[in-house]
Amino acid sequence: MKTTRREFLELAAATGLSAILPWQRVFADARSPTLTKFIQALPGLGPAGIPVASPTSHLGTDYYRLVAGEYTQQLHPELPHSTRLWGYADATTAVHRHLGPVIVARRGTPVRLNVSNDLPPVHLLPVDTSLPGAELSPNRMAVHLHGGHVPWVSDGGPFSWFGADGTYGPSAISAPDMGAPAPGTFNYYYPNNQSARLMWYHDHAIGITRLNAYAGLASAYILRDFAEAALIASGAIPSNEIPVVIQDKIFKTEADYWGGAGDLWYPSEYDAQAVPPGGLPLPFPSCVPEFFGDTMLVNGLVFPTAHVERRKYRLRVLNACNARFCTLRLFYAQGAEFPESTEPNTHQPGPPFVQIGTEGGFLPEPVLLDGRKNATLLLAPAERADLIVDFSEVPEGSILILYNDAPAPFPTGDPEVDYHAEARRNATRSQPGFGPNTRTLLQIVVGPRIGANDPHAPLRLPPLDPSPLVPVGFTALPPGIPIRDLTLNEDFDQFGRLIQRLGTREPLYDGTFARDYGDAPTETPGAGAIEVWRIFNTTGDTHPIHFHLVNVQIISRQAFRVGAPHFLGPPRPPDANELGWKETVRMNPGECTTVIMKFDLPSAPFFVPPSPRTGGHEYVWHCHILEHEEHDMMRPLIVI
Ligand SMILES: [Cu+2]
Repeated sequence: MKTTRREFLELAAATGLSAILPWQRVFADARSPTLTKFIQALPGLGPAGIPVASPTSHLGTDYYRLVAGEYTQQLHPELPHSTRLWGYADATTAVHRHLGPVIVARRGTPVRLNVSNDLPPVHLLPVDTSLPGAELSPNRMAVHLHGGHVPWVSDGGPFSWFGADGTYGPSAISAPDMGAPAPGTFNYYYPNNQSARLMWYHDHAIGITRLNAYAGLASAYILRDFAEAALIASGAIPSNEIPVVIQDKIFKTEADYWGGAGDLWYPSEYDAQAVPPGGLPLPFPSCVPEFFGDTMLVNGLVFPTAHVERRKYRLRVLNACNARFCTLRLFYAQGAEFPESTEPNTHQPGPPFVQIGTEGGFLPEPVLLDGRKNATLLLAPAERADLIVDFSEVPEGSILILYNDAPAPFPTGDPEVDYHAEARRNATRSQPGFGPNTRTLLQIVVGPRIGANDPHAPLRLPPLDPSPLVPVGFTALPPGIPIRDLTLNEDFDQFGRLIQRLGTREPLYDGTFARDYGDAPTETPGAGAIEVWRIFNTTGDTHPIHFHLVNVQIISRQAFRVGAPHFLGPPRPPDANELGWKETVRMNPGECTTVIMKFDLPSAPFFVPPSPRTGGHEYVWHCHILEHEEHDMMRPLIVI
């Protein structure tokens, strides 16, 4: 752990581990059917939209019973059939709706979940059984509260899965004070001792996380507190709140082995042409390095439309794509008639965003994002943004488009997976007014203001909660804090497929710093310890690195080159909208991202036993590009 600033770079220079692999398409593409954009309403929270789960009271907590199962839902009126999905439902209603049911929790009131696994024994997507864990039954699940500060037994990590057949993963310990779970069920305990924030809960079962989440096992978890309530009561934060959960999908146009027209398509084949010679024969189905959809969903439906009044709204944005980054801006539509009402005029910006929060709650200060360079909202998979948008100056009857033009993959970009009407290289790619289209996410129609004007209240955000570990904006390494040097790596697996992995600064395998998720834990901080992690990205991709258990402060980003003995420039502070607490952090190619965190363990009303698998409090840290996470960009985080 003891290290100097230069040591890693010197080691890297000595070993000459330097290959940055270029992006290449490695799987055949499917294409969604042509769907008319913006002909259905954006689902809100409630019975007509995304259901909100209703708790009963149990042991002084909010007690929820959820069931996970397969169901179908018409996600767009023109899809030939309703789409088969996997998802959670409130067991008291058993109503399955895509992205439901949302849990609304209150700080200080713990939540208990009892989850039943009713998933069918055949997965609705291609399962690559060459990935570790994926050879097990395909209807395993693990509920991870993403962003939650929860005891490891309730973290829903990869080895804490439970199968519909009553089997359990080697790290599965149901909440100990809720009795032995019935076979195929599991109990979770969430303390909710965190400040107000948007979290989400989604599947994390080893080997099939990317498939389970894509199939629909994901929903929002909104945590409220008094500081937020006071801001809303004063009018500083609008009470009109709209969740904006973004996903990209591909829908089948014809039946295949895994489903019929209208069902979700997911790659099953790795392009043999893209594989260097000498590897084992490619498995089929095979994982792929990244999945990019061609059709955008917001709040679970394809290309919806929102109707707003001329007043302020709060948007709670979550990028729930498997791999696609989003840069989000509002533009006025080209006109009021179809299809001009569905395409943006990128020369006419709409109202700016004021960002007030991230994954870790409120920012220290509101940040104006008006679309200029360095003032554009960029969200990697799993990042969240709490935004205020003021439509009061927008003329009545205006139509706005929520627009994304982030390169995919990020930051290199491949025009082949950027579907839009202005595309020059292939003008037939997107027809104005219709999908596939990955740039136009949501249409917003601005109507008259009904009722009282918005109150005028100064927007002053509460101090960071908990207090920061280093002063906000401090880009130097704090003295006396242990430093870990870690690496993000890309090379090839035994089949010759691209593989992304985390690693340390000490090579375990020849020619790479990378380690497998299954290798012995190396990140084993003590409970309550504060550590600085310097994470060197040696790959060509930006990776959104997600930390279970902890929120982090970003200290800096600094350019380096593997093979050069020094950093290539001074440390750069985090972006203005990264100055609060984060748990998903973009780490760019050729940069060392330095974060600081404290490994406090959450409280629990029961004794938390050590993991039978690892002997500590078993968490993980990983890339949240789900295809990277699964193959194999994840490492244990074991708090001792
Ligand atoms: Cu990654």
